[in-house]
Amino acid sequence: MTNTTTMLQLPTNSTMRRADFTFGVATASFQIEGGAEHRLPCIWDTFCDTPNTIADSSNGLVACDHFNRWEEDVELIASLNVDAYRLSISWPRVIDKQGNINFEGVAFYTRLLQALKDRGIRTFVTLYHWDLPQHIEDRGGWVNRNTAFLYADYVEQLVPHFAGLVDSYATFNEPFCSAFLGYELGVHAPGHCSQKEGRQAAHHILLAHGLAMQVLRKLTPHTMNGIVLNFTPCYSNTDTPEDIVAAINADEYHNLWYLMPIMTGHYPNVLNQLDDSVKPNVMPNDMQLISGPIDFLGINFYTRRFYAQPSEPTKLFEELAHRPPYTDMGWEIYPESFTKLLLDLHNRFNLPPIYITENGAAMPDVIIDGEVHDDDRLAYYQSHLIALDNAIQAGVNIQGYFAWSLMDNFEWAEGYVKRFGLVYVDYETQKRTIKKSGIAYANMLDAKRLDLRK
Ligand code: IFM
Repeated sequence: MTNTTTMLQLPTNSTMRRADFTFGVATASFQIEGGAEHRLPCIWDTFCDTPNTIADSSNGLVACDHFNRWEEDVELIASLNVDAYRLSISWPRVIDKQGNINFEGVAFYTRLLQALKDRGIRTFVTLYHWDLPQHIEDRGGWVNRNTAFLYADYVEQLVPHFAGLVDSYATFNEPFCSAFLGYELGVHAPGHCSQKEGRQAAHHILLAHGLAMQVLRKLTPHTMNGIVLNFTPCYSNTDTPEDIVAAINADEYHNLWYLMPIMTGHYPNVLNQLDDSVKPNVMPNDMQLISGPIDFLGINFYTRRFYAQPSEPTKLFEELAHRPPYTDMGWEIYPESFTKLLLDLHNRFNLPPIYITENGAAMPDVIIDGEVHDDDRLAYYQSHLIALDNAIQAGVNIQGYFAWSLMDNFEWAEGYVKRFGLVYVDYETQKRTIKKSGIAYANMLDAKRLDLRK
């Protein structure tokens, strides 16, 4: 299958063809590492041990066994011709229960980062991708304001160990998922169902971001430091004013709740529609901390959603089912909304350079004779690269794109059932097989390099 007919195409004259546009692949610690016996338990271990939380009743104890296979995986990453690799650090692997450095854990990442650097692959490190140490959750987790300070302390202790090995730090990946899915909806760890907790957790994560940015600016001013947010654009079901208001409310509640405090120092208007009993406690100076400068904004995009006027007057919006065509997650494929999202954000906020830190699709892959012909995923990537280029052409400052994900992995509440990888993982043997989409991505980047040498 390794031939150039299997290729994604970058639009002619696209700035994505330039040397300074970064292409990469992304993963996260809990989703791929395994090696659980070498770290403290985290909230996802506990959640996986709770009945009826994970679709296939699996866990992250072994995952893709990246903890033991990282050298092979670095070769795999290099074989995809990417400029950069986005990974996350497992807080419970690098900090012990007393809050001190776990040198074994740090050594694992140091070796990995060094191996990537030796191959000329730049490293985009996320400092929190959902694996909160369980002992911190036992004291209230993100609902406890003190967790923000513990987090900043973790960052302060860790980053000097990686001096010279990291190109970019993101404080958090998708605070929406940790706060809303974890504490408000209860479908992610720690599985709580409380609006007050969800809003408070979101605020403390943003506070932790602000505190950690101060640390990063002080200790590692030459890396590109920022945060990664996910956006699911909110569309109104009809043109009625009621549905339009519902979509605005949903956008403010799910998307702008995280971006606006960082960019403007204020929560969106929807905050004022909440009952006082669920509003987050915000201390003086918090918003100033949260809105400190960031060097880049990471944007994760997968799909859009529709909203309608709520049936109950106490609710702000009604979320509707996805419309076809679907990925294997049941998410609508609608690349136009990717372009629109980027333009809307660009027109509304004074944004720093943007990196698309995640984009991709789960598809019902099958491996036949050692090959995965995932033309559906390939089409998803092609249409989203065009959508991205349209936003760049319209003036949005986008500097990079990371495919989610390098390889199939533990897809949270979906377990190992949903596959997002450019690389297929056989979880029995841990054999990695580059899918057609992965070959196409690699070929596109190879062609780009050859063009640049002309
Ligand atoms: O797998 C996740 C990732 O951890 C965070 N962003 C969305 C991906 C797909 O659901």
